[in-house]
Amino acid sequence: MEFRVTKMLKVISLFVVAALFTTTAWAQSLSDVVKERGLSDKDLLAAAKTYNPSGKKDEYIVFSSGGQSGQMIVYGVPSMRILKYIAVFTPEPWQGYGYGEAHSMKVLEQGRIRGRKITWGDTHHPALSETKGDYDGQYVFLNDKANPRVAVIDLKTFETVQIVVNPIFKSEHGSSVVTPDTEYVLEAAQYPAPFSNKYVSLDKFNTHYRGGVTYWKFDRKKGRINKKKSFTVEMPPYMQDITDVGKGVSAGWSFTNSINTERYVGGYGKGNTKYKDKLANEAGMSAKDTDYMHVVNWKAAEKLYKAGKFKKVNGHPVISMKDMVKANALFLIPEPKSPHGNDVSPDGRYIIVAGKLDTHASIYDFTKIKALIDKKEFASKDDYGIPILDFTKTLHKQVQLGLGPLHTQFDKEKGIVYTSLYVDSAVARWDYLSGKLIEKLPINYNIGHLVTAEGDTVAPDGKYLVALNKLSIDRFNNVGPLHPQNHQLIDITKGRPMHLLYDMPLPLGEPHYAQMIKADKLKPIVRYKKRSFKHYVKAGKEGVFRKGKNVTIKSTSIRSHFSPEVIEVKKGDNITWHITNVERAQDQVHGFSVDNYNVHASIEPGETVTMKFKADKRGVFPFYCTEFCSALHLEMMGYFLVK
Ligand code: RUQ
Ligand code: CUA
Repeated sequence: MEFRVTKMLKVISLFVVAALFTTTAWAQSLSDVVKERGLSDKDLLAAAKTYNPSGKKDEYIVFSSGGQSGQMIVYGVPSMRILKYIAVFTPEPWQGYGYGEAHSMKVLEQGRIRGRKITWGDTHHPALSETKGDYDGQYVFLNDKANPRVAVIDLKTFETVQIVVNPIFKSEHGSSVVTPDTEYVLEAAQYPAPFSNKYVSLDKFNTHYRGGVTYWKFDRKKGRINKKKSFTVEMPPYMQDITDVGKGVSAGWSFTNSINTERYVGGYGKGNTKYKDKLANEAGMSAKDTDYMHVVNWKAAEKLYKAGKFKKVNGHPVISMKDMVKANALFLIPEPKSPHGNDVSPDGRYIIVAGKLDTHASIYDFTKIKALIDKKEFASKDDYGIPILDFTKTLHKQVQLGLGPLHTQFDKEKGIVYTSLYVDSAVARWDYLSGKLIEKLPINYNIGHLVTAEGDTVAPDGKYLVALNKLSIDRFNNVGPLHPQNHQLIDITKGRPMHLLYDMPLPLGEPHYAQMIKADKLKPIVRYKKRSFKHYVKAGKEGVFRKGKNVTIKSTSIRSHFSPEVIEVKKGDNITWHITNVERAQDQVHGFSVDNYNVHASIEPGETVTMKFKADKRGVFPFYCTEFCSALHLEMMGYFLVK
């Protein structure tokens, strides 16, 4: 009986709601909106495919490089909502990254190069950690092209926990990529330079300038790169470029493109301080028809390293080209003019290379490469004695795709891939096994990288593709000459033509590459374990402790006060301020600022932060919480008085 009544009530209320919607003046029908906004059926479909009602979460998470911002951008797919900017190479005040003396400051300090503090990075390629060739959701790595560095971000906290500086490169680009079990994080040099920090004339380019690939050893237990177990393979002074790692049949190998194998070093244009009279032309870097892919047996390189077959430069082990060649571990294969993308298929058998100045993608077959290597069948040698394999004998196929093919990502469906066409401003969907071009979708505009769901792992998901476009031109409201970037979401579901769903402006530097991971693989924490911090302050144990000129302040924060609230010190005192956020509630973050002292922190639930500064200015300085944490947030303050 009771059941029937509730059921009836439900039906009645539904009728009432329906009546309200059809009769009240403010009710709007879908067709009204469609008419008003001039939407097509295709638009409606795109909206329905990307709209997340309030509270609904995304299926995939994208980790995108933040380009020149030195940060990383995290957003959801299909909604394209930005979730976080992770501070990596650049100070970021909201996260308290690089202010005061918090642990984050120590991380940024690790990024010093020859003593110089560097506060930006040209980030290019994020790499999610892998287990058996599949994303495991534990770590993500990010490189800095301008100041050759690699950062480790812990995905438990989405915070940067380490920055390593390449001890011998002066720039890099082919990074970050990981081996299938994240034993190593690779970093390939870009612009050749001497490994030492000395001045060497460009006249000695061929003999004293070098390129290479660094294999950074990752210690998963510690969650850090172990610099002491890392090494570099020396390479000729070509400009090494995009790098990918073998898996499956090609496990144990890595592949690095190069450009400018002409070793052209400039002289073009007026005003050179060197080579003034040299006749040069801008085709210097692309005079030859081919460049080289470097094929490295990194397992063999690791053996050489472990056997002590290296010399140290700037304290870092370098395995010479000569030793690599002797160990049958380093080879070159010609690649069409100015190659760029270099992408290994999920089974590891094929390597797809696309050249900016060639309309084709070249598909190399690793089994053919391996057979030639095993037979020691080489076409020739380069000037540095590295064996060169015959181009056509290593080739599976070449497929004409369009103008300016760059990077390739894989689909769940066997053989299906997507390649970005920079000059055409399009995405090509094609089959690398049969060599058939299936479809081209125009995008806006000039695409660089693209990313498909888990598209560079052993098990890609298909479904979604994001085109990382370099220009946005007229896509968004004009905000001045520096336009946002345009990330375009594309539905690549099997059996349907590709469907452009969404334009997302990204106004934080120029992202290069991104990776897309299934959201449920990520397991971040929501609060810290209080006791995991060395300087954790227990509630009730707060206080100010003086030892001569050194003053240690132990504080706690909880809605809505800091303890202690009034702190008086003397001018010239060295302040060390530990604050523990004793909150347990999710998202109850307190910010912390000492006004005018350039001190700022984000104290997340359970976290302890440490600020260090000198009380070098006399006066009265309010300190307060900078996060709107409760109704009494404005009252969450205190006085720091300097006598
Ligand atoms: S690359 S320019 Cu990844 Cu196409 Cu850096
Ligand atoms: Cu704590 Cu505002």
